[in-house]
Amino acid sequence: MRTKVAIIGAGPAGLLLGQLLHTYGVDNLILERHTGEYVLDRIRAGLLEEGTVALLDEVGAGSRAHAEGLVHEGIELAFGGRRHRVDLKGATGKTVTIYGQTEVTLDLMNARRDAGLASIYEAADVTPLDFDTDHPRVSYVKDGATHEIACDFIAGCDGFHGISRASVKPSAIETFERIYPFGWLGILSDTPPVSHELIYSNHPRGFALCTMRSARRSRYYVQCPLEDHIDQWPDDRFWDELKRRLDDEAAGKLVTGPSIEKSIAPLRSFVAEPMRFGRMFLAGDAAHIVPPTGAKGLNLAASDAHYLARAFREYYDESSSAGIDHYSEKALSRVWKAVRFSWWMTSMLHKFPDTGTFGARIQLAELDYVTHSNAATTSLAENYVGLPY
Ligand code: FAS
Ligand code: PHB
Repeated sequence: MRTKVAIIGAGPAGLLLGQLLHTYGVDNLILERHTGEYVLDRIRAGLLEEGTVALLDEVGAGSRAHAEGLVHEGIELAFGGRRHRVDLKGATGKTVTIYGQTEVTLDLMNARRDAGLASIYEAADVTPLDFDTDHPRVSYVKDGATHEIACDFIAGCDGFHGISRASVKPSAIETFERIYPFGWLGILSDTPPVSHELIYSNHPRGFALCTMRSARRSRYYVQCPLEDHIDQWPDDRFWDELKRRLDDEAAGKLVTGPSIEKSIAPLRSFVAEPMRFGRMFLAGDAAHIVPPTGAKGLNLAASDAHYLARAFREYYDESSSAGIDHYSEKALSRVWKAVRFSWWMTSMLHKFPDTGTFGARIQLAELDYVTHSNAATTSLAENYVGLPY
């Protein structure tokens, strides 16, 4: 079998890249180790930048996001017992859309199916080969038989634990990492959101976030110790802790109910450099991870796909390698600014083991500054809505 671009991974990065390449007339094939149902079952991101929605529109997969997504013009920061609104639209002219990653993945999967494009699910032992030559290949096992795909390029869109980055020799890659000393305990419930916009709360007991998936489905997070297990958090304990970390008005309005999903996610900042190795390119979580505090993970996967798809289009349409030669530098420039923002939001809003009383006052001073200075508010807002591509 042969294709121009072999994509490893059918998460948002791989699926969006595949649809962009199809739109540009570049033949591609996706190899995914799990089933489509398994991929859809993962509850992850919930907030899209305008650039991400525009890319869904570009591949004809944006109609549901427009119909069902919730357009938000602001967020609230809660600290010192009060909530302070950050007017995203007033500061930047831009908005964000609340629309679950599960829905984005489903829309892209449907668009790929409708276009009759090749996706191989339950592909085992996917292995990128000879990507440092002009004849890269990808092998995989399906139904007990080993198969091989000849291609011009490999796109490693296989997430943080994928095979692509792991296949690069250690001397060719440099990684940068910060592990955070806490996790996020997230709950999904079919209850109305406590507020019509997101609430990020800095509290002496720890961070909390109130978000949503629709007017009837809420998503909440509380910072928890890394060593905690989900069994230690029955629903009642979660709701009680969340209320303690909210201002009185929100705590009084909170509608609780049974969890339909509950999980603990570790937090890390991670970047691999470069994002290109010969004829293999990394995109999305395969190359970088951010703490979800800035809602950047999914949106960085989208901008990587945007840069890489255009680079491949330039290669095939204009016989120019300028785009692919510049991809890593261009993608990393936006990645590092998002990594900085996500680290900054996490540092300002969470309780660290060494925060102490001085650190707590510095956090409150920073929150007071960003909610009362036009310059500081604009800086937070332009990063939150998404820096230009
Ligand atoms: P993904 O990990 O989504 O997709 C990679 C795909 O590759 C998967 O389908 C995987 O099965 C497949 N794969 C892996 N190894 C393979 C192999 N060897 N062969 C074939 N296929 C392989 N981001 C936010 O913005 N906000 C959030 O609130 C948020 N919450 C998160 C919660 C959790 C628990 C996690 C893990 C992440 C969260 N993220 C969040 C980040 C998340 O949304 C990612 O940024 C996003 O999934 C990135 O998409 P991809 O790069 O496509 O990687
Ligand atoms: C979510 O809706 O899951 C979400 C939103 C914003 C974040 C993190 C998670 O910063």
